[in-house]
Amino acid sequence: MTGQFDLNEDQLAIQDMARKFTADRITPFAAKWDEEHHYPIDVWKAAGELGFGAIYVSEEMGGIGLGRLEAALIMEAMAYGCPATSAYISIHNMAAWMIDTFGGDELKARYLPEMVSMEKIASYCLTEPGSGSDAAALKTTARLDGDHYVINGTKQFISGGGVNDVYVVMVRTGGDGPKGISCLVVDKDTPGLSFGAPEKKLGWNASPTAQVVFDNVKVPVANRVGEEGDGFKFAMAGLDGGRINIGACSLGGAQRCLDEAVQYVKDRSQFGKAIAEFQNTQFTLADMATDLEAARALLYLAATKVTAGSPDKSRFSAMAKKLASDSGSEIVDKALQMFGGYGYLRDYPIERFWRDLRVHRILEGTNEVMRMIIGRDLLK
Ligand code: FAD
Ligand code: 2MC
Repeated sequence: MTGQFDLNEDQLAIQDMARKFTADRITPFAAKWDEEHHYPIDVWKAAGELGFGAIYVSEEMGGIGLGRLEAALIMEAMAYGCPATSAYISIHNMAAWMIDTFGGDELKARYLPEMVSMEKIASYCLTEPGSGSDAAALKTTARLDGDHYVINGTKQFISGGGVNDVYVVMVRTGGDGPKGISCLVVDKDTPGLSFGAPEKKLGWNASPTAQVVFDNVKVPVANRVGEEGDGFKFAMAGLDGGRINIGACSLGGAQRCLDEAVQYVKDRSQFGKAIAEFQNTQFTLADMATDLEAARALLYLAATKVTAGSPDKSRFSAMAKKLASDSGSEIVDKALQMFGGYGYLRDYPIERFWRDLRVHRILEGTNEVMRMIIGRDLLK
């Protein structure tokens, strides 16, 4: 990046810190975490010490108060080692930001100190068995009973479900549609809260996914984030940033596979020469690098728009997530092809990235939903 597109000194410093953290604490262990379905809680805590649990939580509440570009740089750097771990930390950041931005002082004081340090890790619970893309159709109810809500229903595919300490949950307190939705914070040990078995997944094995089941779960009204009926907007605002981060995780994973491929094609010979000498190899690398830089440029722009609160931030966030996750998957797939049969083996990291990046086209809104958001905004 040059001229007006340079990262400033602070941004370069945070990127450098995240890269060092990744090289020391993530990259050497990521294949083992994937293999053993291990959730590296010690690493999350270490990330918390660097402020990575509260990247865009206000400094007043103990966060490091940075913007969304800085968050993207951190997520991209960590995904170079393990996209699943990076994305897990992103989800925690999204939940912490929602409490910080929309919660009252008392709620913030109760939850944020331990979330900032990542002593307590949070999940974001929107999806249900019957409502994925059509998130506003959610059916989990929260009935007001004196100074408590009583929650009943099931959340599906919840990252950190059964492991995390805090659940930021979108529930129905009113009528049908988005305006009947509120946002509640629920502790893991609340009676009536239970979890499904960890889902068996194609990738993201370092990030647990499970159903979260509410059976007459009582939570104080004081655990509501903001006003009744505003929960859907909070959830969507959280995703404006979350989608940038998921895209950044795709960029980091794709960059890693591109770097691995560049090295591999120089080392591997066939027909008496390095496979790097075949024009097909060079053209493919060229396409991978071009697509990666294009996706990165859009993502960094979208991140600055979310920081600035631009009117078109949601559209740009959706465009960036779509492009970065589609391009990321394609780049990793091309890298895998360049590795030939070895790319298919767990001896090399490419197949893990291939599996991990695939889901970025589905979660935090499928790429079809991203196109819906973009198209609607263009036509409004
Ligand atoms: P559906 O909504 O049933 O979609 C099925 C297909 O139909 C998709 O291809 C979709 O794009 C398409 N489709 C649907 N509607 C339209 C339309 N109008 N136009 C065109 N195409 C359409 N959710 C959480 O709340 N919290 C989490 O922490 C979380 N973590 C996850 C972790 C993993 C590993 C996974 C796989 C999912 C996670 N999710 C989480 C859920 C995720 O957000 C949903 O899977 C996603 O939003 C899609 O919902 P669905 O799976 O119900 O698919
Ligand atoms: N910021 C603030 N408010 C927003 C918003 C945003 N980005 N997007 C929508 N809203 C508001 C919107 O303005 C409207 O309020 P009002 O009527 O007062 O203007 C309200 O929310 C309802 O919006 P829509 O009318 O657009 O709602 P609709 O039901 O038509 O669809 C859609 C919204 C499809 C975009 C949404 O349901 C969606 O994003 N679906 C995908 C679900 C998703 O992303 N799930 C991710 C789960 S988390 C995950 O996967 C993890 C891994 C953590």
